[in-house]
Amino acid sequence: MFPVSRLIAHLDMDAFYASVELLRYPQLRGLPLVIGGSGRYRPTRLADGTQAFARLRDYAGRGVITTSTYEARALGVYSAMGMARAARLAPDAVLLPCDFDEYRRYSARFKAAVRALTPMVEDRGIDEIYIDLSDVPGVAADGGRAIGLALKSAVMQATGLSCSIGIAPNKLLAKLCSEFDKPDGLTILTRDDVPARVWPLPAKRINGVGPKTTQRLAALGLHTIGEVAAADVGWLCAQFGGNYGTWLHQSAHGVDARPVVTVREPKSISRETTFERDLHVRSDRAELGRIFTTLCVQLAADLDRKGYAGRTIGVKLRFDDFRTVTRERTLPTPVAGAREIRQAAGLCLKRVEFNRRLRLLGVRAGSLVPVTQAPPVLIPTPCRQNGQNSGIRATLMTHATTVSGRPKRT
Ligand code: DCP
Ligand code: MG
Repeated sequence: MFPVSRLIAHLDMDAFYASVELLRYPQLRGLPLVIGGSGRYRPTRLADGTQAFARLRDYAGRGVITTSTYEARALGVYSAMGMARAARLAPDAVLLPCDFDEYRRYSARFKAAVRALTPMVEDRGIDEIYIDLSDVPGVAADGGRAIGLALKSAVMQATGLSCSIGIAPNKLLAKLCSEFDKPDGLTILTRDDVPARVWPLPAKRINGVGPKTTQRLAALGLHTIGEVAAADVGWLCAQFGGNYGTWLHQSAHGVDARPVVTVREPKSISRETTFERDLHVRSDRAELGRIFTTLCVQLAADLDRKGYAGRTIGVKLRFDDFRTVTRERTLPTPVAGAREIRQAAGLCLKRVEFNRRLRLLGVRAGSLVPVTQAPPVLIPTPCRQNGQNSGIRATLMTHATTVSGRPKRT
């Protein structure tokens, strides 16, 4: 059971990918900066040694913005917005392509800095974590302010990056309030603050209320979290079903009993890419083959880094009319190598009817099982030393990487 009162922090890095890029290119600080697009928009070095950066107005293609700095956001340019539209709003904004390897390195660094201070960390993705602070000494006295400041400064020291932290009695409220004072914020929210600080917010700010529910709530006249909180729970259950209705009611009242889960195993790992132009399965066969191989190699590297093998391998295709199809194969033994992945994914592709051009291709490994290095085995072998048979020598043998039969956790 939980302690009577918990203290949970949600930490989210500020404009994460863009901020990592600013460490590399400090001359861009203060300018509107957008991350997205392909490697084509990498900066070029000029004869005088300075760098020339692409601008949003140079962009041609169909990509979406991955993230933007707060200066770009002030111009109305946000994550997931089409680049073409963003280019109309902020043509002078600097454009840089994604460098996921670099972001993953910084992600590992900030998480290690946090874990060094507080071990109860739940990994929620590349730039956010939950931390259970309930057992941190002295935390009850100041509501978590001192440890919150210490965490922010540890992250800054380890990475040079700022983050925003929300501290509250549970994950739901912590996540909500980490955004209150972004960037570089620290917000402490108590249960008593819920009516004044949470109820005026739009219902969609509850983590778990998606666009469809938002629409249905609006159709029922419920726009703010407070309006959901004021609705009769029986009526909510009649509208949304018992489970979801109860969850909505509790969430709107700031109630959330979910624990901070410090070990989490992924359900699947995938790689996908949207092409710069739609590709034809016959006339662009060579290019498609290259892209397909690259995806399999990247997926194998992801699996290797995270220590998993996949029992199912699948493909995802999107045609030029936006129809999406997936095909999947379950294998007799889990695979992790690029060649095995490509072979299984290739068999999946054979089950797809290609009558239109393709805009997207993806490869996925599912039903993941952790890969463990088998322990070394001591094998006794006869051995001679100084011309004499000195008996048995232990030869260290290491098995090839094997896959443990541990069932996956979902
Ligand atoms: N991201 C993405 N696609 C999106 C949204 C975000 O690939 N639709 C990536 C880029 C972000 C990172 O994930 O840098 C973290 O997402 P956040 O929502 O936390 O956004 P930021 O960290 O960029 O900004 P904020 O300061 O609002 O947290
Ligand atoms: Mg963030």
